[in-house]
Amino acid sequence: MRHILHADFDAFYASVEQLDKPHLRGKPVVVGGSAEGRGVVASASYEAREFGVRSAMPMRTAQRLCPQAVRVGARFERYREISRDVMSIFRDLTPLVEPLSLDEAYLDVTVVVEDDNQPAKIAAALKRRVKDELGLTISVGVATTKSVAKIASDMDKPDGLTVVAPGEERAFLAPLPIRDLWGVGPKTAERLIAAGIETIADIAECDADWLQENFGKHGEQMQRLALGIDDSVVVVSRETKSVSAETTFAQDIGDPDALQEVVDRLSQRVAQQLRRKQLQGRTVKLKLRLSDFTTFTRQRTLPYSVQSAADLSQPAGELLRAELYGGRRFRLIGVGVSGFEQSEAHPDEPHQLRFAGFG
Ligand code: TTP
Ligand code: MG
Repeated sequence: MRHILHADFDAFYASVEQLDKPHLRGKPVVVGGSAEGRGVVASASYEAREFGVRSAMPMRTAQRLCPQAVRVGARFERYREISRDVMSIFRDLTPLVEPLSLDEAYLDVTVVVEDDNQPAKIAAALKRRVKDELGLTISVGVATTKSVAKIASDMDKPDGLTVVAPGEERAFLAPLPIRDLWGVGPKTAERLIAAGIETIADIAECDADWLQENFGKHGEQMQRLALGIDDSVVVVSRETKSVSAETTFAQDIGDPDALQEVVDRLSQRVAQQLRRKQLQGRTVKLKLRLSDFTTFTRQRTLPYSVQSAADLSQPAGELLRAELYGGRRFRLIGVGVSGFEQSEAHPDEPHQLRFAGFG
């Protein structure tokens, strides 16, 4: 049997803003782009939620529901920083940490559990440590499976702790609406409700053949999850070893200026990824493919590490110029960085939900 925690920050972006700007504490706060710019709410403080404000809502609607709400633009760098801090607190507890986004992760604490250190106690201690060290609250779900732990973490927000004891999974899930189940999106929900299936218990008790006929493999999976059966393991993301970007041309290019422009553009793409993953590396690599399809790489290790597009395109451009002789023409160019500074295992940062109009 496994013991899994699912931890999720409460009103993450909004709480970080309240942490950094004390005058916003206790007030309705929404993070996202401006109403004029057709912005969307990324995160709403619990004070704002009392007025019906929700994530993904147009900012215009949020301001109508709660005119006194303070809107602030998102500061992704800051959220990433806190995300790194919380993940490292999690990794202090167990190496089996699977981040799902900046603000949530699964932790497999099976080996941490002892007679006098039960999962509920472990979770409470984790919440306390996050609160003490970061000044923010997380909600935690504790269960024997990932899917139940995730649903549990949402039950008692904010600052929640919900423990589903072993053997209680099915009973815990039973009264919940089908939308709470993993993998039940709006389309599936609509079809299930049309058939009179409204709770997770209804799915659990539903005729297996009917589910199979109507939803195929997905139907089978839904029923297993509804019964509280879920064998999926906590997956530790692998360390990023290099970051690169490349492009193939419609027509081979020999012009040095045009090629340098491509290197600049690729450097920007790489720099963006490096920033997102909070990495900086000392080895810059250039990949080239000639008209005759010969492919090779050239690389240089610098005495300092680079992250910005400018710092990257300069050495990459030098590597390029050394190859521009005899009228050579190229059909592909790639730019990459490796030799990252952090020696600590650095997980691939889970991707971020994106919305237009953040400001
Ligand atoms: P969530 O954990 O879904 O939301 P939350 O932390 O703001 O609130 P809750 O207390 O209900 O957990 O998402 C985490 C962050 O991800 C959120 O603060 C902002 C960002 N996000 C978006 O940018 N767009 C979205 O639609 C959602 C849901 C989240
Ligand atoms: Mg959250």
